[in-house]
Amino acid sequence: MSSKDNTISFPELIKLKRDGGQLSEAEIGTFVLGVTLGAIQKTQIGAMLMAIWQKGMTEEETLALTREMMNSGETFKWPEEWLVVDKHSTGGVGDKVSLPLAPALAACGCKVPMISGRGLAHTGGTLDKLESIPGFKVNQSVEQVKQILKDVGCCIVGQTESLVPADRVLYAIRDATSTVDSLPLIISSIISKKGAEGLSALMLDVKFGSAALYKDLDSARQLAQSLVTAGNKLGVKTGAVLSRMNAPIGQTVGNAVEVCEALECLKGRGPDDLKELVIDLGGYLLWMCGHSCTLEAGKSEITLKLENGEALKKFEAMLKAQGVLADVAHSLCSNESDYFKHMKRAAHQTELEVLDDGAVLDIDGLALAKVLHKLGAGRTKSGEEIDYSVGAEILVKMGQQVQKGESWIRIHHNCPDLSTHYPDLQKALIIGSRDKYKAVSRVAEFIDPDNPSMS
Ligand code: IUR
Repeated sequence: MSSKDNTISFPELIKLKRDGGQLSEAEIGTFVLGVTLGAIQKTQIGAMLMAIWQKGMTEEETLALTREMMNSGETFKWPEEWLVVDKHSTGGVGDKVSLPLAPALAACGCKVPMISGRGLAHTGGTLDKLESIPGFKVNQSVEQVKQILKDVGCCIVGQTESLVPADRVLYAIRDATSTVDSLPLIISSIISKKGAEGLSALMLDVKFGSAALYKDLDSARQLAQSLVTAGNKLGVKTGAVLSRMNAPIGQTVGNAVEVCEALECLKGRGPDDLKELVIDLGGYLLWMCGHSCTLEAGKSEITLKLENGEALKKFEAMLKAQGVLADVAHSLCSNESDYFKHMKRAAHQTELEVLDDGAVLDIDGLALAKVLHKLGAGRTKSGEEIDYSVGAEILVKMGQQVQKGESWIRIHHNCPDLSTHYPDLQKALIIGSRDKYKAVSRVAEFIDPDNPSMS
């Protein structure tokens, strides 16, 4: 593509944005087409991204960018009668919500083509967690996704080559040019991919807190409201929750250990905060897509599917459909003593002791994740190998009264000596007087699809 093909050249487009101008829909279309076809140089893409980062975009520009990106590749089309739903989380520590949520929704009769990501920096990735299970294949073709949805109702897969190719190019260049944290770029990246999935309803879990991308509620709310507006304007019924992300979700952080906890949740057990998130997100989706008349009815149905074993059955079927041997899938879903017969267990388990008497006021998820990352549970750049067996089990609950010498965490590790990490690990446990503890739920607010600014 050259300037002869268009009324405006790429350098002119960049200059327009650099000088604070507004790009038209056609100009944004030209830019995205250039990105998708490889007709625009990477230096020019980087310059445009930086101009967007600095000058921002109006709501119309953001929407046009989102729509053009969504249409840069294949978009899923489903049978009319299907209720197709998904959720997206902005990333947290110990976030294994997708593992029970997708099969619980499928057990309610929805179709869930969950396209997930890998972990980067301190946040874990759903695909990595599932790959702790031997045989699980995250790469499925569009045809395979369609077949699994028909047969099982849910799948959890990686991004396919054909879906939103413009985002793959833009995301890599954003990473290399310090332009990831731009509201219009984040919105267009997330919503274009969800829009291409052909959803009836989308739920966003926007996290805030010390272990989240957004540290405070106000900035997370601004992102959530913008995402909800963009999703709905693109024709996908979209709502959001704002959820707290200081302490890890549940009692485990890592890959294999988180799969164990997700299996417990699917068996109607597991930690309350994990269950609460699954029920809130799932209930909201059922209500938004029209399956349930009220939010409460949606939440009750998800609770039932976790408690009566139907969500677990869907999970087992999904494992088999995505490459896990039938007897392995069945054993994981039937017997908790079999978890580490199939998933790799780390060579060492070391427990750390509480250093002072007091109540557990908080657990610093970020501090904990950073240590686990160093022990091999995470990756620093995409494509790096990770150690699925590394992880942590937190042995105390928030608000619990603990005594000096009691074990509070069990670290699963393969390096022979953990002692150099003790100081950083101990910093993650915040102990204080009982009267300073205030119990709060994970979910702080809902952002309504029909009125995002009035939550
Ligand atoms: N996840 C995405 O898919 N896109 C983004 O820009 C971010 C997270 I930040």
